[in-house]
Amino acid sequence: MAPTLALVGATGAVGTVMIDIINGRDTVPWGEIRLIASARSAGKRIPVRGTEHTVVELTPEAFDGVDIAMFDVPDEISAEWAPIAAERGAIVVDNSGAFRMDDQVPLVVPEVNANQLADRANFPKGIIANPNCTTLSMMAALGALHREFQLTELVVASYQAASGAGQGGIDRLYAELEAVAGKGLGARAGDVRAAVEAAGLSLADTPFAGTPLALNVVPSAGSHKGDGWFSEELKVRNESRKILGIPDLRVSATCVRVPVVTTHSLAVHATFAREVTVEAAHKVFTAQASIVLMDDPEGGVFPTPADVVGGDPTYVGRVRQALDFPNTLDFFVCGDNLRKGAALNTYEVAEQLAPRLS
Ligand code: 11C
Repeated sequence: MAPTLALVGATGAVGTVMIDIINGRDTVPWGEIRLIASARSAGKRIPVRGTEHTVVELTPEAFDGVDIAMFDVPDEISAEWAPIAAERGAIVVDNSGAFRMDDQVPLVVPEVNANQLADRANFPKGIIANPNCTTLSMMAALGALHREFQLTELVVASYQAASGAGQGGIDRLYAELEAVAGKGLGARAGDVRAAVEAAGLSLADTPFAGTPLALNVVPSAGSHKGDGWFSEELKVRNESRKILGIPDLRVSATCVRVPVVTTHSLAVHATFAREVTVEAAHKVFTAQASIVLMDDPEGGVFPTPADVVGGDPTYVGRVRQALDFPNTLDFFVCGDNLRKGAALNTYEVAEQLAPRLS
């Protein structure tokens, strides 16, 4: 019998993209598709592959008969409900941070470590985790290079989109842009902040660290974790190590929010054990189906969020050999943080599990 797929958090920003992805597939391996959300969203009608589906409330019974449950809900909801779904027999693919660093939970990017899905013994809790969208946006590219040249050090700066903070982040950026547009602001310290507040947008309420995002960049992503590090930066370090299977990988990240709606970008400085050239890296990137190489800087060809948003691949450009660091490449990647960074990777994991359940 074709497996039943549940989508928990079906009405959120990522859940909505998950439904788009399901609708966009030529074929799907699922029998029933069940949409689950909070009591507030239960009863909503959402079309999936041409059929109206009614969103059901998140309860233990909602998981009865479910084979795979994709979760996109806050950490604390996943922490509580993923084990309940697993207990009821579902395999959970969880997009929260609740289980990513659990030794008994694999952290999977299919291009890099799909082998983790081959054996049920690899996920004894019945839970598979999906990485943070910032880590994910560079992982297909880094995994491909690592296979060939053996990664030893990674220094990254991120340029993260507002939608990383969910629909609230998107709404906030649009509202701030409206508040500052056409006023000639940005040349005097504090004028953007003043205009945002004058428009009634309290900076105490913004998801961007009490700072305007319009006409600005904000070097704060996630929560502060001590010693000057933010949670996003530590996630990039810990998750990259786990996915690539390099527990002692030297990593340093600076995560920055930029006034982009969707698509995270990263400037990557990666050092390898083996000699690497731009030509060899181009070959590696070209050979990987999920990477699109856009690398003709002289001709103005490089990826930008505005040009690639909504796409499934990882877009790579500006590949160059570091001038002062041996065996080191610098490059720029863009990845849609709601698609490959979240919904798509989660769905790809579920898709890979499906044939093992039929
Ligand atoms: C952001 N990357 O851009 C975050 C959002 O651990 O799944 C995703 C947080 C996470 O704000």
